[in-house]
Amino acid sequence: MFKKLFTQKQSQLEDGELAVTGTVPSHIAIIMDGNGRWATKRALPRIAGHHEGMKTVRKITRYANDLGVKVLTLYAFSTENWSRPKKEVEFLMRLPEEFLGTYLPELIEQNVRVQTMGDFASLPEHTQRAVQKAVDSTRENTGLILNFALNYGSRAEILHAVKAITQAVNDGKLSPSDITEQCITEHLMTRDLIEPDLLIRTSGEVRLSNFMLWQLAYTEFWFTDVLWPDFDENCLREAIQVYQTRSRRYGGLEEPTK
Ligand code: V0D
Repeated sequence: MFKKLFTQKQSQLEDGELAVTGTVPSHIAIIMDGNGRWATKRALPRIAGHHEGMKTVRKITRYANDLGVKVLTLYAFSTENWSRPKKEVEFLMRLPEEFLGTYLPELIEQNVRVQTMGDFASLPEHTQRAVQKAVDSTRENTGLILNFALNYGSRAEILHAVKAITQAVNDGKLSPSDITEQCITEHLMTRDLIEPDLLIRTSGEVRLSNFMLWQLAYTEFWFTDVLWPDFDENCLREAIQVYQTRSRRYGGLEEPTK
């Protein structure tokens, strides 16, 4: 629980890029907001913004991996997103196939491991097939874990954990005194991941929108007005630098608020 912060000097700088030195957050979680607004501002259909946002996913994944980030969790589709127009949902559900059709080879080359969290079985079969193939073909990779929150909702995740724990107690596999914070943590979809160090939400909204409620208890939050399709390496670097400044303020205390 009281994990050591991972210290990693960044590498692989392009010419003219500013260095990121110091403690890079091990797990960055991002709410990728503002894709529809990006398109509307340009008098384009909303789906054009989603498509452009996909390119940002590629760019930020590569940069995070180069910086030595261990886990990048991206909120790609929430359980609430089903209420969008049918055509938009259908378009969104094709994006994983397109993304992976184009970028899976370079993810493999970059040693990235693709994972998901959320209600996978309720996704269209064609989406499941494409994503499952990426998960399977990157399972042995040891670089960045690219964790897509797909059909994810945090309350549903917690509810699922509560039901599983209740069942285990009912079956005599757990006693009530075994129900600890750690027990709950171990029943969440993030059980194999470290907790997020940094949460980013783009596009000016300042809410969690049912994203990782349990896991974000000690996470630093960084909000920007930049729309997700406009988000770039400089934005991520700024977020990381703010994160580092905040960590330093605690004078070397690792977990000031715990
Ligand atoms: C649209 C901005 C990549 C957010 C990014 C199904 C909204 C672009 C994926 C993706 C979406 C998911 C799984 C995977 C590989 C790629 C994605 C969705 C939306 C929702 F294994 N971008 N992307 N998935 N958008």
